[in-house]
Amino acid sequence: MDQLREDVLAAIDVAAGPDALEAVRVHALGKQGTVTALLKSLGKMTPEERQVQGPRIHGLREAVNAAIGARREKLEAAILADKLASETLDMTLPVDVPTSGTVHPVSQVMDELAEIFADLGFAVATGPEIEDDWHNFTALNIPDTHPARAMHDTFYFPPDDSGEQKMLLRTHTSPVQIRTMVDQKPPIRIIAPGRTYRSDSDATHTPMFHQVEGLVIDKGITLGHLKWTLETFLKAFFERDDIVLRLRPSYFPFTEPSAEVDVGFSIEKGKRVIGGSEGWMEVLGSGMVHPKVIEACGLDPKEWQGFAFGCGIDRLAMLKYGMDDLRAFFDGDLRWLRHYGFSALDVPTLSGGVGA
Ligand code: 2NL
Repeated sequence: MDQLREDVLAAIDVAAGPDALEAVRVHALGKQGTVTALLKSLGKMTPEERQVQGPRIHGLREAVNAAIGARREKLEAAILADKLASETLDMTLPVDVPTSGTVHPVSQVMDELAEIFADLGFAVATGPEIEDDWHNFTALNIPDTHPARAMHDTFYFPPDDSGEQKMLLRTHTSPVQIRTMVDQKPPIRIIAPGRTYRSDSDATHTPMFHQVEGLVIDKGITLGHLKWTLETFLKAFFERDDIVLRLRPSYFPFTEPSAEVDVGFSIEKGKRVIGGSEGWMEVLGSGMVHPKVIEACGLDPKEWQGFAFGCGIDRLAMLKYGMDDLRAFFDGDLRWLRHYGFSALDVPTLSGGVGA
C-alpha cells in the first residue's frame, strides 16, 4: 500500500495538464481504479482486519483526493498566467466601425423648423400630397386662368367619369393650411412642412421639392407681426444675430398685400453667407392672408386676419449648410449623404443648438 501511495502521488505530481491529471484520477479512483480496489477489499475482510486496514485505506483515498485538488489548482493557475502573457490586445489596430445611416439634410432642416416655431407657439400641420383642385387652387383665390393651373406646370391625375373635381399632386403646402382653417377655430398658428410637386426640372428645380409654409389667424394681426416672426425665425435658423430683412412689395393671389422677403448676405472666405448686408438674397414669399381666402374657409374676414409665408426647405438647407447643386439632394449618392448627413442622435434643440 505504501508503494501504491508513492506511485499515485508521484503520478499526480508529474501530470502535465488537466487531461493527464484526469487520467491519473481515473486510474486510482475510477470504477476499476487501484485505490477503489483496496476500498472494495474492505468488504471481504474480518472485522479485526477491517479495523486496522479501514483507516489506512480511507486515509490513502483522502490523501489522493487532496493531492489531485492541489495539482488541479496549480495547473489552472499556470494556464491562466500563460493566457495573460500571450493574449495581448493591440489597441493601435483600426476598429471595425458598424455602418449606420445618417439623417438627410432636408429632414434635419424640417426638425430645426419644427423646433424653432414650436418655441414661438406654432404647431406642425400635415395633409395629403394628392389634393383636389379646390384645396390646392380655388380656395387660395387662384383663378381658373392662372398659369400655375396649366397642364404643363402641375401634375394632374387622369380624369375619371365620376364628375368629381380634378385630382393633382399638391404644388405647395397651402392646402394643408386651407384644411386647418376649415377644420379648426382660430386662433391658428401652424407651420406646414412637406413634399410638393411641380412639372419643372433644371439645376435649380426638381419635380419634387420641399416647402414650408406658415400661417397665423387671429384678431388684430398686422404686417408688424409677420416681420417680427420672420426675423426671429431667421436669426434662430441661421444662428446669427446680424440678420437683416428687406420686404419688397410683390403679388400672390392668396395674400394682400404681398411681400418678397430678402435677407442680407456677406462674403466670408469667398463664399456667400447669410448675415450682414453686402447684398440681398430672396428667401421667402409672404403677405397678409387675402380676405377671399379667409372667407372661402368659412371665416368672417372682418373678425379674423392673419399672415402667411412660404419658402423652399431645400433652398434653406443649401443656404445654411453650403450645398451648391439642388439635384444632389435627391440622387441618393452615399458619398454626398455621408458628407452632408447628420447623426440621428444630433437632435436639434434650442438649448443645444438647432444646427451643426
Ligand atoms: C413662396 C411664397 C407663399 C403663402 C405662401 C398662404 C397660404 C394660405 C393663405 C395665404 Cl392658406 N397664403 N401661403 C403666402 C405667401 C407666400 O409662398 O415663394 N413660396 C415658395
